[in-house]
This record gives sequence, C-alpha cells and structure tokens, in this order.
Amino acid sequence: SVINVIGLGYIGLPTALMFASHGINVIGTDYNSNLVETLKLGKITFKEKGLEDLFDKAIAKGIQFSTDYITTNVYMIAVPTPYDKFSKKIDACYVIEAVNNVMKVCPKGATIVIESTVSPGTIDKFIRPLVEKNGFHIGEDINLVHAPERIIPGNMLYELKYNSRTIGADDKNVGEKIKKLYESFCEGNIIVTNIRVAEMTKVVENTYRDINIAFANELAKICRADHMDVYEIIKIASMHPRVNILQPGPGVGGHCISVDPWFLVGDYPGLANIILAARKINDSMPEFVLERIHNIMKENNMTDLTKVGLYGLTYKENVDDVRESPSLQLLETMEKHLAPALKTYDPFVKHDINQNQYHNFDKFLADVDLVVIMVAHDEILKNIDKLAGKIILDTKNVCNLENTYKL
Ligand code: SAJ
Repeated sequence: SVINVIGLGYIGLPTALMFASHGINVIGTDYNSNLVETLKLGKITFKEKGLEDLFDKAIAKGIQFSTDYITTNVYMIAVPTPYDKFSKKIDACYVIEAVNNVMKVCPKGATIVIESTVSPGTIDKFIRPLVEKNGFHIGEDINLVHAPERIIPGNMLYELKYNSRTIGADDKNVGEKIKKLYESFCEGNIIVTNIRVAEMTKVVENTYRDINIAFANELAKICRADHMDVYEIIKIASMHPRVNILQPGPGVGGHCISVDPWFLVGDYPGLANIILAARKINDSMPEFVLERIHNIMKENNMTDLTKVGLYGLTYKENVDDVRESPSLQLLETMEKHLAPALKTYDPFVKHDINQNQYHNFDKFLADVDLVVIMVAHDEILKNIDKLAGKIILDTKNVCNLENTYKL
C-alpha cells in the first residue's frame, strides 16, 4: 500500500522522506505547484541537518511528488495550522481543506492521520462533523487518527527516529496499524491512546517548555534589577538533583511554543493562569532587550540608532524560520519611524525583512558599533573574535569579550 503525505513543509517533507527511505511507498502531495516542481527536480526548499542525504535515499527508493491526492488507504496530513495573533485562535482551514480533498478520492475504510498540531477539541468540533456531513461513517468508511509531530527543528531527523510518539485513534486496532507504520523508522515508544488525549498532550508539552523558559526569563529580569549574574545562579541551582532551569533569552519564537499555550488560555479562561503569565513574560522579552539597548547606548554616549546591529533574525539558532521570532518582535515593538534605522543581518535569511538588512557578516560588522546577539548561529560562535572592539549585548550568553553586556 501507499501513504499519501499531504503537505510537504517542515514536518511533512522529513516525515515523507523517512517513510520512503525505509521502504514504504510514498506519494507526497502539496497544493503549491512550485514546491512540487522543485522537489521533482531533486531540490529541497529548507535547510535541516541530514535532510539532503535523506532526500537522495528517498528518491532512490522511488518517492514521488504531486499536486494531486491519490486513491489509497492511508493519508497523513501535515499542513500548517495558521494562528491569528489577535484572537489567539488557530485556523484549521488547511486541515479542513486537506480532509475535504481526501474525501473526494479515498476508498471505503481509508485512514486519515492528522500530524498537524491542532488546538484540543478541533477534531471533534470540526473534522468529525465535516466527515459525517459528507455522508461517511467514521469507523466504517473513514478512520480518524491524530499523531502529532514532536520533532525539534535543528535535530529533526534524529528526533523522528528516537522520540517517542503519541497516536490518538477512535479505534484501538486502527491505532495499532498506524503504530506499525511508524515503527518502520521510529525506534521510540509509541503510545496508542484516544484523539482527545493526543491533542491535549501535544499542546501540554509545548506549554511545559514555554513555562520553563518564562521562569528563566523572569529570573533574568530579577537578577538584572539587582545586578546579579543570572547564569551563575542558574548553573549552581541546576546542580541540585531536582532542579533543572532553562536558559533566558530574547524571547520565545517559532510557530509552536509561542502559539500552543494560547489554546489552553483561550479554552480555559480563569484556569490557565500560570500558562498565561508565562506567555506574557516571554512575549515581554523583546521589549526588555530594547530597553537594554537604550540603556547601554546611554551608558556609552551613543545616540545614533543606525550604529546598532541586530545579529540574527530567525527564531533560534541554525534554522531559517523567522516565524514569531524575537528579533521581528523587537522591530515591531519600536516606533514605526525608528525601526528601519537598526541594521540587521542573518546568514539564514536571504529575503529582506528590514530596510537596513545586510547579507554579509563582515560588512554588517564594519557598519555598527553595538552588536546585539539575538541568535547564537554557529557562524557567530565560530567568529566571535571578530566582535572584538565592539560594544556587545549578548542575549544568548555566548560571548566573553571585553565590553560585553548580558540580558
Ligand atoms: N528558548 C529559550 N531558552 C531555552 C530554550 C529555548 O529562550 O532554554 C527559545 C528558543 O530560542 C526559541 C524558542 O524558545 O525562540 C523555542 O525553541 P525550542 O528549541 O525550545 O523549540 P521549537 O519551537 O523549535 O520546537 C518545539 C519542541 N517542543 C518541545 O521541546 C516541548 C519540539 O519538540 C516540537 O515538535 C515543536 O516545538 C513543535 O513543532 O511543536
């Protein structure tokens, strides 16, 4: 049998390649014909450790790409779930569209596996009624499964193989069948449960991380107020056998951790209190960095914002994803007429986000006096000595040169 993987982005593509390279027949479908053409030409569209090699393996095993959905027994949907900043709700439109398209071609008894993260309850509220409205009987004509992805950008292929997974299914037997499929490449534990638990667990995992990062960020603010070294305190406290504190930083970005906790806040107002506080603390960090920039400028008698350079525009190190990134949030926080003054540079970002964006590290450095390290890409770690002589605001705690300020 063949798996039709729908959505060939950050999650769908690696997953499709993983199945294919382990001998499963895969057809990858995406509505974006440019993307499909590029893949057919043997090129991949984003950077991820090991992805090119895996792509070659999958091609050798016969993976195919198409804009069409095919008739088969298993569909895996890994489309984006965009999120509205103002209402804090996700929009399941792409998942709904994919399920609609599957229903046009699928045979009786097909299984639809949703890998996209959805807010808890989405499958009951939107997907189930949609399928039933089309005259399908769930459990007979179509089986629904939720198998949320859990892989971390930057180490996706390793985590695809070794992480445990959750599979939520209406019918245990169907869940077990899908588990077998994932076992073709996944060596972690695979837990079969129901759909509600799978939806909730995924969001809980990301919320846990958000809260823990918020704690580190709050400590950074407390220590700043009292001139203490937050990193030393975190290091020593974490030597306690039951304490393990994460690292403070310029904020929490990405499409997952900064988004998923809002689902719980939205659905459980009055109950999700720590969760809401954590979100607010993490969202306040770009503004905190901006305050630090202004204070450091004052201390050094700097008045010219065009001499300030933000290093790093992505949401974290060594990825090319800028969604919800702290640097973009910082630029948005600034008064409209001031933001373009700041110089920016990121080795992973080729398109222009800011008016004064550089595409060459040395030229960028040459034109600024204060360098703000927002992202600890390998590039800057390897070239940290080039920052000598600059004033540095190091939000990632990676630089020990003279004139370095911390968060
Ligand atoms: N960050 C800190 N301090 C830390 C760790 C992270 O400030 O100590 C920041 C990062 O710089 C970044 C943000 O948090 O801006 C999130 O980065 P991340 O590396 O923690 O996580 P993501 O968003 O890349 O991936 C997460 C992962 N979830 C968990 O670790 C619980 C991943 O396993 C999920 O698959 C992914 O979300 C997802 O798609 O949901």
